[in-house]
Amino acid sequence: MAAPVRSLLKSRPSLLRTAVPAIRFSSTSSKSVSLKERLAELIPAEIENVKATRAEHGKKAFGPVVVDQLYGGMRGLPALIWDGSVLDAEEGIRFRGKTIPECQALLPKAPGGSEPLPEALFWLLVTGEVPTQEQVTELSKDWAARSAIPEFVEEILDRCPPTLHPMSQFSLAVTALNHDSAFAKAYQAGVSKKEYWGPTFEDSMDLIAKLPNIAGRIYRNVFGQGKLPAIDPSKDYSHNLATLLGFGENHGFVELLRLYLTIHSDHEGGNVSAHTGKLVGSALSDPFLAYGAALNGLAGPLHGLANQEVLIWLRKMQAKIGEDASDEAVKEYIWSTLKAGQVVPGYGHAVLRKTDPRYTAQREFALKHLPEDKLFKLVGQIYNLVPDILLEAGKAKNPWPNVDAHSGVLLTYYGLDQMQFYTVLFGVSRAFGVAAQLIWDRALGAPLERPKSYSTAAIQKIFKDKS
Ligand code: CMX
Repeated sequence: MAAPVRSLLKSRPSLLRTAVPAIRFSSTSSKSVSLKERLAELIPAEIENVKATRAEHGKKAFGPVVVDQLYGGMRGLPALIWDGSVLDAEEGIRFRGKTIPECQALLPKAPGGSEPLPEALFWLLVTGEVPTQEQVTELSKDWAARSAIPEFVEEILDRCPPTLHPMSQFSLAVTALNHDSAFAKAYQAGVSKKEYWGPTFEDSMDLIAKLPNIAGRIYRNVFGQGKLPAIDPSKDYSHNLATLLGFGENHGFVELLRLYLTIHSDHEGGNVSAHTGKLVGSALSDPFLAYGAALNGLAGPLHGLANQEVLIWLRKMQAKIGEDASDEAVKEYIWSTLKAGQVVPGYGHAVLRKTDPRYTAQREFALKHLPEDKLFKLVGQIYNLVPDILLEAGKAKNPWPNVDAHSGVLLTYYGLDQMQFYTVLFGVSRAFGVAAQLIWDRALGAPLERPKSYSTAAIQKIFKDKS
């Protein structure tokens, strides 16, 4: 991040938490309205808020770009607006100003459950408000009612060879859902710009609702787990997804899924999947196309595929040095990974400079539910060793674990040990953040994204001419 921006944020940390004024978070008396109705109430005030912010600050400098940022993956470049979540390098993610522990405490839960419902997190992302239990139940029912996927999408999935990676199948299927896009149809019918958010909202709701059937079908096709059961409209989203994967009777797994889908949903606007969704959406591609593109970014090993890579790495380690290896043997294995020119999966981050609170939330879940699990203990052992090794190696700016260092171990514990599937679950969750962002981008009339690229020759000439 450019120094002036960093010092501005240091002196005013509240800017990191949320740029949303109090009015957006104040609850109204209309607590019983649906998500769409509440959103419709919020949009006009937010349009005025953005207008006022641009009128007051629009021409002010917001941190200079240095040449390294052009070559260096735009790290720290202030370039996007997204109110749904903000990532602080030291503290980690806040969803609409709330940390993960705060979300765990505040968001409604399922009867008998202790983890937040992802439905509630979606409501929070979209409105900035904590929903009531009743609103969350209505959202679960709405998604269940929208959950069926077209027959031709089922056929596409059934024809995929099981050797095609689950993420490629996932991306194919959601892209094909664009066949029934309300936004694409409305656009062709000449809908006014002011109305874009409505069909985007409907597509986003359909998209999220249909993901369990897509993910479940892929899982059962690829890993031979039999016929897909039906969605139960009386159950919450995570419970239904767990059922489609064959784990609906396992209370621990269902709770894990509720936590998993909540914490993976959004990680501010600049990460590869969130930003890809926004970028593609900015061309007015509908939510299915934009989210399909986001999934293709999530499928990269430096991003969401890292959760698969962690498990592969751990299993290889166990095969090589045994299950109860000494610290010395584990250290040697970590060094051998680095010396082979590979990254230690699950460690490091482009923004974070501390242990990812999403890692911590999963560790706490493991301490509660599987404290004696061997793989969990290995993850803990690695946590004690990797940071010092990465620091000694001297390259990684952040030696601490990220979300992907932990998730696969929990899924494996409950029997979901097909690691090629792990990123699909990350993808289901990331739909919540991508969709919330798309809805607001259309409501606020976000423009086509089009940053400027330069040639190296041009950079050289600019500085030669200046000297
Ligand atoms: N192991 C080994 N080397 C690492 C490393 C790791 N875990 N993390 C960073 N480095 C290296 C980089 O590869 C880079 O090396 P080069 O200079 O040779 O290119 C150097 O350290 C500096 O990188 P950085 O500025 O610290 O990190 P970046 O912002 O470039 O990259 C990330 C961030 C996540 C891609 C990187 O830390 C990484 O590759 N981690 C392992 C993969 C992973 O866990 N990804 C998941 C991230 C979370 C998510 O999006 O899901």
